[in-house]
Parts: sequence; C-alpha cells; structure tokens
Amino acid sequence: AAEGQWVLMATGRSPTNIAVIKYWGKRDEALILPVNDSISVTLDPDHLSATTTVAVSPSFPSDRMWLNGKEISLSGGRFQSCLREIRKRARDFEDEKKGINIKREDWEKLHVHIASYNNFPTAAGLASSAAGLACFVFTLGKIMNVKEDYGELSSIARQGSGSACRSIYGGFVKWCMGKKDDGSDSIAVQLADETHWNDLVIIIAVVSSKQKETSSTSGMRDSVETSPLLQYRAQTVVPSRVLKMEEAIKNHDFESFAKLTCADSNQFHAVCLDTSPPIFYMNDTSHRIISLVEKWNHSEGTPQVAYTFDAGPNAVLIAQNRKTAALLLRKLLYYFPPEDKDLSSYLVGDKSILGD
Ligand code: 2P0
Repeated sequence: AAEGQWVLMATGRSPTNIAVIKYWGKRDEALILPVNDSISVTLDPDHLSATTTVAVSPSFPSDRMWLNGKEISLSGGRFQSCLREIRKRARDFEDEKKGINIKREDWEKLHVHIASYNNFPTAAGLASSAAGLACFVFTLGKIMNVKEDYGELSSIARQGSGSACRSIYGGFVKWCMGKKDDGSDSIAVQLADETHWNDLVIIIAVVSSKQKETSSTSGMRDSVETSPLLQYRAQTVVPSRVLKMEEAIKNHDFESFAKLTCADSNQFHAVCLDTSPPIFYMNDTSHRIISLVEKWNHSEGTPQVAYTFDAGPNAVLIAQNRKTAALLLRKLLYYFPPEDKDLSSYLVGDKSILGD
C-alpha cells in the first residue's frame, strides 16, 4: 500500500467436506439451487483445507486474487456473486488506533486482494472449491464486519460453489435444498458438531492425480438434462435416505451409515452413467477398491468401512474406528502396493495409525 494508507487484513481456514448423501444436479444454475438435499462430513482442518487472507485498502485499484501463489481471474460470475452479497451486508467499521473509519457505503468503493492456499496438492485431484469458497466468504465477511448468521453465510458460499455451503460448519452438515425460487431457504445446517462421532477415521486413497475430465458443473448440467434416473433419485430416493442418514448419525449407527453412504455413492455414479453422453468418474482401481470393501464387509457380516467417490476416481473410505482404519490401510497397501516404499510420503495426518 502507498505510504500513509492503511491495509486491513483477515485470515481464515476452512476444511473441505465429503458428501455421504450426494448433491448432483441444479434446479437453478445462476443461484446454484440443488434438486435434492445432501449431507456431508467436514474434515479436520489440519488436512485438506484452504487458508485465505483477505486484504482491503484504499490504495488497491482493483479486486485481485491469487490461488497457491498464482494470480487467477476474478471475472467469474460466482466470485462476483459472493463479493456482491458480502458487500451488500457490510457494516460500519472503526479502528481508532489505526485511524480507520469505514462507513457501510464505503465498502462498495474499496477493493480487495485475496490470497488463498490449499494445504494439499491441487494436483491430487481432490475437490478444493468447497473449502476455498467457504473460506473466502467467511473471511471476507469478517473483514467487512458482516454480522449474518452461519446459515446466511452458507447461502452466500453456495452461490460460489454448491458444496461450499456445507464447509461453513464442522461435523455433520445438511444442505437443505429449500423450496423458494430466490434461494433464501437453500442453506446449510449443522446436524452434529465435530465432537459427536470422532471415532470415525477417514482415509482418502488417491487413485489418480490427474485433473478430472468432466467438471462437476458441466457434468451435473448434462445429467439434469438427460438422465431419467436423476429425477427418480431426487424425488423418490434421496428424501427418505436423508431422514435415515440423519437418524444413523444421531445414533452413531455405523451399519446404517455405511450402507447408506455406499448406496448413495453408487447411485450418484449410476446417474453419471445414465447421462448422455455417459460420464465415467471412477476407474478400474476405484472399482477394485469397492470390491475389496464389499467383500470385507460381507465376510464380517457387518460393515467395517464405508466408501464414497466424488467426481473423480479417488476413494474416500470411512472406518468405524482406529482399529478398522489400521486394518484397512494394511489391506490397501497389500492389494495396491505403492511403487515408492517410503510410506511417509503417502500418509498425511496421523501416521501412528499403522502401528509399528
Ligand atoms: C457433493 N459433488 O455433494 C457432490 C458429489 C461432487 C459429487 O458437490 O457447480 O463443485 O460448484 O455447485 O459443488 C461437486 O460439485 O459444483 C459436488 P458447483 P460443486 O459433494
């Protein structure tokens, strides 16, 4: 900033979230309103999260953004929607010591610089838009002294990327599709906080680090336009599945949780296959991981692990506890031996889980 001019800064961090009841399909593309409710679990912020610093200064001539150190365009409609919605709700801000006094209407004229980092390799092919947009909206809201509740913030993050609305909270989160045309009731709510079911261990098996071929946005547009299964899923399957999932989460009922999670992942990928032209997000390795888990669960007579796959081939595996997580890791390493034997480069997070 030029001499004598102030810079106001805030930094936030948001983890990504993994849907166990999937969002796939919009009824309104501009407002990002979904065709069904979805439920997710927000990951631990130490892994797979975005850290975003927002700076505001009268010396900034324009809005600019850097992602992982590289400048990216802010011209996209979605970023602009989030910026506009937060600016609309900005309030007076005063810091006497620093001699800063910003009136509500001044925010319209002040430009922002945004720097966002993901603490995981973007090349790993893991969704980053949810964490990034949630963090951007939350941090921008802080700096502009926005006082809206989390539900309202989630509906702003939703306009950046649908799944981002769920990353406003930790723990288990439901994105209610809402009924209204203006999207004001399409918000995320927390079902249970991050302490509720903390025995669960989530393992992400990176199957391919390539960027996905079909973006979620265009993939779901094609599915809405061409898949008859999507209509059936949204109207008939998901409403009762959401109720059952809420019960399973409330009661720590891992058997129901795992069955619903796997079934919903498989139905989402069936919708992709039912799309014209068909969308293939999973690959042969993904299918082999499903078989491994299905066989294991079947042989034990009760689910040990749940699997779920998003718009890519990487497996998200949810184990009931540390003991099953350790067993799962051993099975994965046995059936899918890494070329590089140095496991430390594969495991992020709690490495002690494998034992000696
Ligand atoms: C989900 N996915 O519920 C589903 C499951 C991928 C598969 O939300 O167009 O990046 O920005 O609203 O949120 C990915 O879609 O799409 C997604 P937009 P988004 O997590």
